[in-house]
Amino acid sequence: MAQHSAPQQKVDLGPGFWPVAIGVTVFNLISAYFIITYDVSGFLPEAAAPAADIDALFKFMTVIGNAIFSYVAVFVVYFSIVWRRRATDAPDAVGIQVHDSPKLEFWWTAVPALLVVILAVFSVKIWSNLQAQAGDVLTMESIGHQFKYEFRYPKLKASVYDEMHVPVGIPISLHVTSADVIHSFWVPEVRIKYDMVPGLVQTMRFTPTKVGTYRVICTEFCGTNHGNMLAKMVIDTPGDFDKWLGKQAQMQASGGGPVALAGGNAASGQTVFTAKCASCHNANAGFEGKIVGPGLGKLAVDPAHPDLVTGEKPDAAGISHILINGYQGPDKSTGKDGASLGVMPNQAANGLSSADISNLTAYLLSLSAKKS
Ligand code: HEC
Ligand SMILES: [Cu+2]
Repeated sequence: MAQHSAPQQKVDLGPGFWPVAIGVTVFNLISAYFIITYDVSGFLPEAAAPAADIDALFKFMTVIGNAIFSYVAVFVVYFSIVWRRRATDAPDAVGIQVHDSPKLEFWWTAVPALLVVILAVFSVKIWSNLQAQAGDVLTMESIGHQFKYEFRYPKLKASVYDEMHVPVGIPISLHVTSADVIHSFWVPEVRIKYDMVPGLVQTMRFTPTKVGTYRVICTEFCGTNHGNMLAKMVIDTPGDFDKWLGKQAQMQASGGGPVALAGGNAASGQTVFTAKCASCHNANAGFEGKIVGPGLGKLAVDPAHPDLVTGEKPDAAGISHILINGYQGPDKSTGKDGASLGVMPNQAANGLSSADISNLTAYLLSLSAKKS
């Protein structure tokens, strides 16, 4: 550069440079005002502590990004008009040659560097606030399965599925991981999202601020039923949360009382099936119609699969046993001593009352009756 740079010539910015620059600046100030004051809670409510900070960070980035975009876009258009090729130019004319502009180079390096530093400080501050949880912290776990969320609480012996409860105002320390493929744990109203990776435990920290029911969504394509991988996050008052936890513990301890094998109601069973089993089982297919567990549509009448995976007969007793005890092991029906198909959760984990079990048993047997 230094060897023979031409003497600096004054570069002509064109007649409208400053008016255009002032116009874009005014536009940016007005749009910054609207971006900063815009209330996002209308279409995306906040339900936990980092949400407001993350929205502020996002607004900051939007203001900066909007400014950079509008200056660049407007001046690309402006200069291509000011310095366009004129009819009077010689056929071999070349444009103005501009070399080295130390002043400009300084500013276009310094300003973005400063913005990135501000962004970094702002982000790290939010992140470190999140890590410093004080007082009464609820530590719990969530494990992703194809295609289901499992939740574990310190005071519960067994896991709960599909619905997690957290108390409002208590910091949550949620350890997330996966039992099979990569899933993710995302509650839009909390704003933060963690991947659930097999073999890796990550800790997601937040503090619920607003009582209500929100959705936990898997955002990693994790298989054919990925779109159905949803759970509820219920933010309760501390009193309701204790009640819920107590009820879960009681259900897990008692197993819900004796199961009446006769007299189950198939229609009620179907309702329970849709709510608690359909994410893992297809009710229309035979054994081979696997989602996570086998298809159950021909449970009692499938010549290719005469018994249950437990080796028991596919009658009311056999079916109710697997619903009560769960099962994980080789398929004993076909005698092929293979690996387990996966985990069939037990009664407590599926959240079933004894009436649910007799209704489900009636429903599953009614499916086979239709198809025999
Ligand atoms: C998290 C997924 C999951 C959920 C939820 C689930 N199951 Fe299963 N189920 C399985 C798996 C996996 C197996 C096979 C287990 C094995 O062979 O090791 C299975 C096996 C079964 C079997 C035996 C099938 C056969 O042909 O032998 C029945 C019956 C059954 N489940 C009924 C239900 C009902 C009813 C519900 C709802 C209350 C339910 N399951 C909820 C995963 C699930
Ligand atoms: Cu998933």
